[in-house]
Amino acid sequence: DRSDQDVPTTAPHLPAELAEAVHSARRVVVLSGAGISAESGVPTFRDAQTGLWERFSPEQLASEDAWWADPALVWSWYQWRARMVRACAPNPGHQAVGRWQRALAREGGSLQVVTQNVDDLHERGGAEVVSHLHGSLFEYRCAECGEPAEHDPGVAGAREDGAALAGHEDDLEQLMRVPPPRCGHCQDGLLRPGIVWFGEMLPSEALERAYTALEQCDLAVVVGTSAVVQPAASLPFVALGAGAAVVEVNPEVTEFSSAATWHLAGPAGTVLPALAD
Ligand code: BV8
Repeated sequence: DRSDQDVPTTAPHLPAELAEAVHSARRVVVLSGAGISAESGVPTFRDAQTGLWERFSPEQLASEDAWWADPALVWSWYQWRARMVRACAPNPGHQAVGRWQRALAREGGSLQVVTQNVDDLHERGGAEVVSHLHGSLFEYRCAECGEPAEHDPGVAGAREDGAALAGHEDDLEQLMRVPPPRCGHCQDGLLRPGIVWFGEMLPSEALERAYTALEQCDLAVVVGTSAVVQPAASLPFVALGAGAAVVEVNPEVTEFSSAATWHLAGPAGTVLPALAD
């Protein structure tokens, strides 16, 4: 029984063959991008060109060069983002993926989540994630010796040393330029976020798990990604090449739309419950 209270009343009409493919799918992969977290209030990268991130865009800050040029700014930007995510909640899209995963597991099938997102909203929405292709806002390691480190970024609106920490409504200007902590292991290096920056290799295990999942699935759901950043943007073609049907969930047309088996033009928070339940 996949029904639950938060299934929206205005479920989109699914084409009959898609409804059949979804119902008969036993090995599903959900490949998600920033758009699945948009309805939770987490700005997408496309938003980065406007508004909130116009001063500090991911292209500028999500790189090793930016880190070495100004560790305190990059560290603070990620702390701000981690706190913002902590202040957001998973939306019906995340929750639908969690329900679908549990329902398939009960029936001897599987649903594997491969995400480009560095937030933890899939997990907080009740789904296990097999691969965080680009790392996580909540993992840290020493930039010198590589030792993993525990660190609590706090939550948006929390106050430290009397200064107001920027929540996701606040202007980043107010953000404290808090220097990254020192590594407790080598005593020398600075802690960095466990994030894959532009120009950095993806963690090989995470990428390997993603390829395997997509090679073996019979249905892939590509949700909330502009399908631009490589190598993640190539993953849906692995599923197509393996003979799986691929449904894209995105209010807009993307680089991938023309190759998708189906394109459902709508928000994840509405469309995913219609697929999952
Ligand atoms: C690498 C963590 C080997 C950081 C991220 C030239 C050609 C091809 C490739 C390259 C090139 N030059 C450089 C490269 C490689 C580069 C790349 O692909 N660049 C792009 C810009 C061309 N890739 C890399 O560097 C990767 N590493 O290749 O290593 C190497 C080594 C050295 C030199 C060369 C190669 C590393 C990439 C990982 C970067 N890290 N994230 C952080 O978070 O700070 S990437 C980041 O942006 C995301 O993780 C995601 O992957 C990507 C794009 O974001 P999306 O998730 O797609 O979100 P976006 O905002 O773009 O779109 C949102 C979508 O949601 C939209 O379509 C919108 O319509 C939709 N939407 C909105 N609302 C909703 C919705 N959908 C559903 N419901 C809604 N409600």
